[in-house]
Amino acid sequence: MIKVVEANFIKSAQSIEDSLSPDISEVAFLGRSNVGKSSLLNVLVNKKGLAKSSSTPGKTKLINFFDVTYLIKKEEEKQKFSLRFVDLPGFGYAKVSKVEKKNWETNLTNFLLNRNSIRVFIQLVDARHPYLEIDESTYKFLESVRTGDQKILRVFTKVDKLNRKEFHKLKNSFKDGLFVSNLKKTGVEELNREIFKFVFGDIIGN
Ligand SMILES: Nc1nc2c(ncn2[C@@H]2O[C@H](COP(=O)(O)OP(=O)(O)OP(=O)(O)O)[C@@H](O)[C@H]2O)c(=O)[nH]1
Ligand SMILES: [Mg+2]
Repeated sequence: MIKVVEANFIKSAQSIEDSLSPDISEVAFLGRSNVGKSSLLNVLVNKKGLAKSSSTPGKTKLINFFDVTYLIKKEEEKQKFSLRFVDLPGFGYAKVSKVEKKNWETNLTNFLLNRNSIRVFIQLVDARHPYLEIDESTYKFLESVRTGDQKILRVFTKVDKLNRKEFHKLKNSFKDGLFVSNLKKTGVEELNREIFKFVFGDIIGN
């Protein structure tokens, strides 16, 4: 059994320069503005309102760090493991100035390239729009820069908005994708397992 027993906000940063020291494995949440990054983080740790989410795009403006403690229970043995979640501002948000957009893109690229403590990139994609150019290029970028001990998990959000046929088609098109609804809280335990397994090894069993 795997569950998150504690999750706390630690700090907001403007850029990699004023980020926390990279001394613990991190999981970074990235994707287009409004795709559901902050909501997913909250559902994964089962703490409503921890990361601020909003129906207005552009809600998350800083790099936000959260300490997360997993509890693993196997037979009678209990063990705790620590990770850090990093909620990032979304990209592709139209309502900011070009200069602001450019600055932030440079900042984000710099963070993704140089933050060696990131072990897992959670790349969120809106299940209703799986082939957007911006998401494809982000995925390619991550693939080209990731090191051997970093993994990309492509997570499709808002699957509650698809009908059965659409959902089936999406799953067939992205065999290695993960599919979640933050609203219905589906697919979330599987994602927690995937994150945990990659960072700490396959010690949970089934
Ligand atoms: N139906 C549905 N709505 C969702 C889901 N996930 C998020 N939302 C809604 O989508 C909106 C945006 O969610 P956020 O979690 O703030 O998105 P974000 O990616 O963090 O956005 P930025 O911080 O602006 O980049 C909110 O109104 C959420 O309630 C989901 O799985 N299903
Ligand atoms: Mg957000």
